[in-house]
Amino acid sequence: MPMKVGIVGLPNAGKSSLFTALTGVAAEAANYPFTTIEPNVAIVPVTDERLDAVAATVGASKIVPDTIAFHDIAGLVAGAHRGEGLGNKFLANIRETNAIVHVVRTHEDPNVVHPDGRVDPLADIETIETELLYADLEQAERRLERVAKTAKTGERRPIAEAAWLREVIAALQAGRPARTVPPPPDVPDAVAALSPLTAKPVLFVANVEEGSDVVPAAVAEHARAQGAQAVAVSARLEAELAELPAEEAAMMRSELGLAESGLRQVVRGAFSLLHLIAFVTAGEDKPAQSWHLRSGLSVWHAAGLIHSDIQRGFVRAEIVSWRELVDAGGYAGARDRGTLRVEGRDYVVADGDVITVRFTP
Ligand SMILES: Nc1nc2c(ncn2[C@@H]2O[C@H](COP(=O)(O)OP(=O)(O)OP(=O)(O)O)[C@@H](O)[C@H]2O)c(=O)[nH]1
Ligand SMILES: [Mg+2]
Repeated sequence: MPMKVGIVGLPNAGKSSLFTALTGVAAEAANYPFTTIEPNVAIVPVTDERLDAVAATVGASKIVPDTIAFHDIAGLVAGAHRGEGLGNKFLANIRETNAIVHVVRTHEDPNVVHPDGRVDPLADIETIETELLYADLEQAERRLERVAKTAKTGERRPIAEAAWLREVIAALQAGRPARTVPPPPDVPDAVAALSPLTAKPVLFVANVEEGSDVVPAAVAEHARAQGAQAVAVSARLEAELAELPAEEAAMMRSELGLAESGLRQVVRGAFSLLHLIAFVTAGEDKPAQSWHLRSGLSVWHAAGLIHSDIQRGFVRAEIVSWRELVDAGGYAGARDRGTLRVEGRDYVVADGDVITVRFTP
């Protein structure tokens, strides 16, 4: 399952420009609100030099990078939860994502219309966050109504879920996001059933002036206070660079003094946001492929990602870190050096592991 990330922000914040930049695909970017009505989905490869090195070392037939699906979503305005603008449609679209990229305009270009007629990043962030809170509040109240009916039968689970929903509602009413309320221990699927927007991890993207790569202090501080991350991207510039041949783009980038593509930071930020690690499968004349796994999961889970048959027939796994594999010049060398280990199903996968699962078909 690819990771799904929803891009949110006010109209004209720069979401579609960021999306275009992320994909090189031209999503419509135009200087009037509500350009985007249907969500655009872009499958973006997570480039990883470790994967490239492993592929070259083992003589892989091709490289298959892991992907993230970015969803470009229509702008959210105050009152969206009541159906203002494209409100409810918008909110349904982000409920399905694993994480949120929150684009906030910090550039002052007078040619770009701001829906409120002024550039104030913190106020904009607050508008979006308030809408998300309201949307969750409505959703939680609706769900509570339903669960409370079942709870009347005296069943333990609905009673526990109803109690949890009341806690969530109280938190939201106090302006606190749903992520501040711990999930109910006895009802493991309660969170998934509600799927609160304010429980999703957030990456703030400050849409900065061309040539800047610094997150404005106010935005950085706001992100830090939430335990979130923030990166600076000039969305329009990046969208333009995405349409140039790679060499020309690199030259422009260095002329502008921009070190790394802001987009790489967005992709990497999304990855770390979700507490994901990467592992690799690769063999001679076979594809070299990168995969993502929630940090802390075992090689048995990893096997399940690759194929359910491989998980079912799991016998053992051969593990070597990508660096040791490359240093040893391949699997045989790694085996000789003793850096390739045999592990059982409970082995916890480390970031950068190269994994070969032995299984009985
Ligand atoms: N100067 C400047 N203009 C930008 C930047 N990013 C986006 N714009 C312009 O702002 C306008 C709106 O950008 P979009 O990317 O369409 O904004 P959006 O958030 O997708 O807007 P909606 O789809 O209407 O919600 C376009 O004219 C862009 O060219 C930027 O970094 N600098
Ligand atoms: Mg748009």
